Amino acid sequence: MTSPSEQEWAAAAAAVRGALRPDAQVLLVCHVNPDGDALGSMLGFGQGLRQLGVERVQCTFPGPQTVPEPLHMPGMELLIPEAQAHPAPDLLVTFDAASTGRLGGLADRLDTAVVSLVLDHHASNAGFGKLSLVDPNAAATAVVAARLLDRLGVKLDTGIAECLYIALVTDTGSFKFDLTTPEVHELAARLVATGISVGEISRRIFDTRPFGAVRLFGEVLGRASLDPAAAGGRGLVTAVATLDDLRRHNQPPYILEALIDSVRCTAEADVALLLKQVAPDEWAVSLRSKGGSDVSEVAVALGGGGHRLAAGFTGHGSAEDVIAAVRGHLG
Ligand SMILES: [Mn+2]
Repeated sequence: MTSPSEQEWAAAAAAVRGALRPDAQVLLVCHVNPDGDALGSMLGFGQGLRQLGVERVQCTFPGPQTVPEPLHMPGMELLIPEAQAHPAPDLLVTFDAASTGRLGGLADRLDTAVVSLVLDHHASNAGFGKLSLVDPNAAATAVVAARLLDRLGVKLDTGIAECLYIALVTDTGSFKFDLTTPEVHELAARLVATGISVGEISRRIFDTRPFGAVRLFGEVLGRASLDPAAAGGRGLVTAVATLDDLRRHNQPPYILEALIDSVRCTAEADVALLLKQVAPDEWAVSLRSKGGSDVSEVAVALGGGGHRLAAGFTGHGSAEDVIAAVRGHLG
């Protein structure tokens, strides 16, 4: 899949410019259970539209509007409950959602909005919305959002920059993943140049964890299993975190977001698999590959999506059922 063409960029910019009236109703939506890129690209873009004089900018996502504390960022005053989202906005922009399912009940705005624009970077995005900018070569949706803000003439201020930086640093694994291109570092340089506190942001997002979470991680990792024969002999490491684990250590579910990074460093396994229980027979499943397997194929086959090296899906049944399904698709 290729990057958007110049015509697609021009059409998207023209569509947004058409909504740059003070009375225009703009609705920005990111995916359910938003991560740093979903929230950061949406709230950064929302602040950019405010700078351009749009007074009615709503930002939301499906479900309760609770944002994990490490992801608190500027622009959160733009967040409104899903139920208050305008039923037929002049402009709808979606962020980091690879499919309409990730927008929950807000997906109906794709039909009711005068103009809809999809900003994303997932290769599995099959295309929805009247207009879309989906760049599978972009390290984060924030890269796409920043380029559009540049085209619109938005000046990066510290509020916008902190949001886009959080998006960039989370989706690139602190500038470690393969899509960390020179352009990513150039954008990061412009963001840092606004005066944001890189050290404080990194400590807050990556290096701060309650003691209960430290012990919880230790337990889950202590039960991890390694299967060198799986994934065509390239190896699979599997860890399972249950609701009971969270309850015993008094931790919220989002605390498990970072756990996959401790699982995927296993040298003997190309593929890392983490099951996070969300209900008795439901699991949020994360998959990572070091390059030998395309885990987005596995995730898509099981109803999810993502990238070649990082993907996920919702699994049903027992943990053993879900693990068996993944093994079956890994070959
Ligand atoms: Mn993303």
